[in-house]
Amino acid sequence: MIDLYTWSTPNGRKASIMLEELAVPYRVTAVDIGKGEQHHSEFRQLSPNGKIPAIVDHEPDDGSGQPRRIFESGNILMYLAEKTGKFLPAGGQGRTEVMGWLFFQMAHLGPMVGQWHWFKNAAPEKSELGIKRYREETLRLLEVMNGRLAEAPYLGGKDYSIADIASYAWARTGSDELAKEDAQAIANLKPLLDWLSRVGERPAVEQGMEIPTPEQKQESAERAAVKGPAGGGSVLP
Ligand SMILES: N[C@@H](CCC(=O)N[C@@H](CS)C(=O)NCC(=O)O)C(=O)O
Repeated sequence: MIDLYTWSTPNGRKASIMLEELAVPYRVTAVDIGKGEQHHSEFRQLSPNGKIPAIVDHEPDDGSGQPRRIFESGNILMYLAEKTGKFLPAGGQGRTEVMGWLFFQMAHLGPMVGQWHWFKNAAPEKSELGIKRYREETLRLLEVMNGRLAEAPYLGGKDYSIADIASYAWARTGSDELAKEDAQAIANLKPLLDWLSRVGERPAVEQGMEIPTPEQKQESAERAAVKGPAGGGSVLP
């Protein structure tokens, strides 16, 4: 059994899409980042930087019988891919290509779209420079993806992989937001739009994008606080 600690954001959805794709049993705890639950000491035991998503694997492969914490969404995707042998080639150019696009998402697409959102919607002071910088970076990164997707159906090449799972929710958010301001700029990115449809139509992606559900949020709120890993045991090495 896997415990997923998450919220309704693009980073959280990487983990829920992956778990849905793998069709493994998992339990959801909604961590309400609007209420500051990510700062609770119990949650920081799982995710030292106080960010969702995090998972606890109650059956890791090391035979220890001890639950294991896994934090950082890219690490979660790699851990689950390696454990199951799915969505990440074992070696060769296929693997390095997937890893390149996974790191591109983690280092560029997520942070830049995230900063654009923050400067536009959350910053206490309005900064035109901040908004412009991150809007331009968002478009530039989507154009980089568009170039790749003009030569291959998926970011890693011919097969769907954790690079696509990592990138989908961020590319969706970035392109939807940009389309509101410059519909033509996004309409020009045909390979990217085709990829968004191809990936977005996968049942596991549709399902993963709905996690946490309103019911899961409600149940988690009733449990009042994020507790340690269900079943007890240390998650620390
Ligand atoms: N690099 C981290 C980023 C995670 C992240 O930024 N999560 C956001 C939600 S999308 C969060 O927990 N924010 C709460 C906060 O910043 O206090 C990952 O990919 O897991």
